[in-house]
Amino acid sequence: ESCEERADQSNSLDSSAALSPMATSLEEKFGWGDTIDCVLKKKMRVWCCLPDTKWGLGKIQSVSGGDANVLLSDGKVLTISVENLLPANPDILDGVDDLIQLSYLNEPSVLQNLQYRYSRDLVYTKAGPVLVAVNPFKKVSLYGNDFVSAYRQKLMDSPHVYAIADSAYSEMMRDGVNQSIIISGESGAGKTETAKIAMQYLAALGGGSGIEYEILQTNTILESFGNARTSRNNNSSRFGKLIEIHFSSAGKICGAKIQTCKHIFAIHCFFADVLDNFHNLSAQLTSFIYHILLVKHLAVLLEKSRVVQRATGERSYHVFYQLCAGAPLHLKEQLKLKAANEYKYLKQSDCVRIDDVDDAQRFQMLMQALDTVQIPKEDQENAFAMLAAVLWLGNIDFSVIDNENHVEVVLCEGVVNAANLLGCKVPDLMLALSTHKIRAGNDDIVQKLTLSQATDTRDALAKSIYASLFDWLVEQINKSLQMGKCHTGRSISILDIYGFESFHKNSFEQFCINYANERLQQHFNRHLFKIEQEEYTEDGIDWTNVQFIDNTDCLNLFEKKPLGLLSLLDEESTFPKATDLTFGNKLKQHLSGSPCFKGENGGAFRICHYAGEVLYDTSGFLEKNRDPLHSDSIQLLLSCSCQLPQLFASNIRRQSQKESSSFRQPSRVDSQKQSVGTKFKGQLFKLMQWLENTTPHFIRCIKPNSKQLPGMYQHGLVLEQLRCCGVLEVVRISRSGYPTRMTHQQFAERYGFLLLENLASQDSLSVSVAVLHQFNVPPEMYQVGYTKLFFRTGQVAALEDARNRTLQAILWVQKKFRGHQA
Ligand code: AD9
Ligand code: MG
Repeated sequence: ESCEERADQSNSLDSSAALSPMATSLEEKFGWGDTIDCVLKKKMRVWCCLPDTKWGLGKIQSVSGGDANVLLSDGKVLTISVENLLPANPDILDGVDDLIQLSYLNEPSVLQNLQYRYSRDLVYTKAGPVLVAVNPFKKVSLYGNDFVSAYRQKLMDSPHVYAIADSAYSEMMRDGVNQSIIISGESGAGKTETAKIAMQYLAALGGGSGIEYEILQTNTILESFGNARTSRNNNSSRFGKLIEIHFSSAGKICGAKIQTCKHIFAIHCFFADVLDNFHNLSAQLTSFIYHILLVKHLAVLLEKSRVVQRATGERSYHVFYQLCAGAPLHLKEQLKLKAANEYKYLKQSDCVRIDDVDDAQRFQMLMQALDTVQIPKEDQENAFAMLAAVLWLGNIDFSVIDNENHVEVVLCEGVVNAANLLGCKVPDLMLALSTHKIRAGNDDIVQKLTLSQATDTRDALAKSIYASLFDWLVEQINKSLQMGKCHTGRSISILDIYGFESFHKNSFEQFCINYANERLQQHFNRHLFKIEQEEYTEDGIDWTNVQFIDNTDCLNLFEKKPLGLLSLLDEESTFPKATDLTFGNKLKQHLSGSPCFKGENGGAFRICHYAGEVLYDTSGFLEKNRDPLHSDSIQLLLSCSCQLPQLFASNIRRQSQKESSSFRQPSRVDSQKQSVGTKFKGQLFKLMQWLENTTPHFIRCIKPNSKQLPGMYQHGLVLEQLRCCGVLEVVRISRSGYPTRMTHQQFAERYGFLLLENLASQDSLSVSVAVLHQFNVPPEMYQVGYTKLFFRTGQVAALEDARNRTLQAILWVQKKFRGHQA
């Protein structure tokens, strides 16, 4: 929220958003070491930090003392302290398609370059090896078969998702190594659309087997059940996913499977064991040709809680509204369905419709997609019955029966319909929702629940049913997409995952998301380091001068045993008397030595993440980490005779055995007792292990405005994201190395004519070296490789300036000469 608010205040370059608390000079804050001296001398373009902390582009008119007169682009002349200037790039670099080509890599230059391209519908830009995708929020003509073949045939090479997908495909074929496309960005930035665009490209490449359509149809199903309207995105995915596409040796898609891991926050005691799933993963991956793999491990609490509550103006999962609006008559009667606004779970957030979306029509599309992936009609109807059961559960009311706030279930339409749909007796459901059985010695004691306990029990049940239904669905899609048997082990996986989050109030969800992002960032840094290193070593240049940043300290803070955030959280979660406040104090007590941790008052704490400092509020941490579901609810579900799909039932049974059996194997007990945080960590490790065995390709999605509108570019908001998703880091890393690279030949051809001495007959390396000497380029500013020259930033801009001046002088002489002749 905070960054959106800030961005909303202004639509001009907002440098306040960039202030790092540590930086003192403008140079340190935004300039990353570029020197302004040469720019001042040569009267080049500059960025002025204006009084209201906005950036203005101008040209130096004159410099005297510590002040400069700058002609701004709006025609005004401004006298400004030199300290408030940063070098701007020469206009030949306006809109370059790789940010690394910029001579000056400061923040205003990066921001402006993206805006220049965005305003021309060039939504893709490279930042070295990373693709930056700015969401156009409108149809842009960059996609479709013509573009696919143009990229396949290398007729086009401008930055594009297709280009990324194509290089993943080509590298997979060439090296026989699995590839991954890692897409990140904040909510609404375009990750899911980007993943679909990449899938479309890969499906087109592997075309011909008929499965491509089926694969793309799975998006429709997963979006119905896994996406919802939020304040940030009308179609927000409430789960992170990894889609894995396997190719046969000829490069054609020939089979598919989706494997799921339970979404981490929705894991209730009765769910299948997440870690077991993950252990099976690699074995399963090799046994099918083409997999789509769905890892919901970042489907945070939001997803689970969304079924029963959410912020005003947001919706629950699309499928509920689609069902209410579009179910055929017989189904409506069977499920006793009413309109969406008759259900408390749906109407409570004051939003049942999304503009321009026809839920009834979407339901038809959903049913068609379910048919396409061959889910039997009977199973489809059973699934819809579970949805209706969830809705009816929400309409169940309680009445208080004593002055201790104990309750009974009100016998109403809700409880009758829910019980019928679930296939249990009405009194059993009523009892399970209002009482709790405790074992005391050999006896069961029945305790009445208070209003809030009963409501929690009802909601936990609804959430569990929905979450298992989602798992079941993914499983069905997997089954349907298992086609070929001809595996080569070559695959491309696409990761569509939450980006770093920093809100006004940050809770357990942000804690987990940001932890995951910290791991992904480490993966990202390592990869960048590696490829930079490879390029330098290949060209024989000295590598030791390049420094890289790493986030090991922060990861240690989370993962260290026994004194790391996750261990301490688990420890505190096992104490019945612990509160969020005692948890906060415990952290303070043990972690204050870490450079990345700061304890605050009232149980709050700060973590210094790679993307900035985040303040976490511990309230709810312990409960969310424990994620309890009453054994009474488990017993109830177990007794249901409903046509629950096979997996759904077996999930419950498996978990129930773990819950109730007194004869347990020790290993089972351990995994059962795992907290949400620990499961999350386990999933993350497996995911990272998987990704580390692939060649990664990174796409960073950027949301240009918080209004979901085309043609609007809010600098503060963009800047915040560039920083959070590590794009500025890439630029900075490149800057700390030798980002400008030119072959000897390119360099000699461009600047050779500036030589005073005629070296025309010499080889391009000698010409290049002569140019460098003549212009006194300091030796620490460049390196000469076998094939290329490597420059630190800013160096080529000075040469470019000399070249322009010389060309202008030549033109001037020519003109004079002609005038003289006339
Ligand atoms: V969330 O974290 O799941 O809430 P995403 O996935 O990052 O989010 P999504 O892909 O759903 O965002 O994009 C949001 C909206 O932006 C889409 O519904 C489209 O209306 C719009 N969008 C995104 N990418 C494109 C594009 N390449 N072309 C046109 C786009 N519109
Ligand atoms: Mg999404």
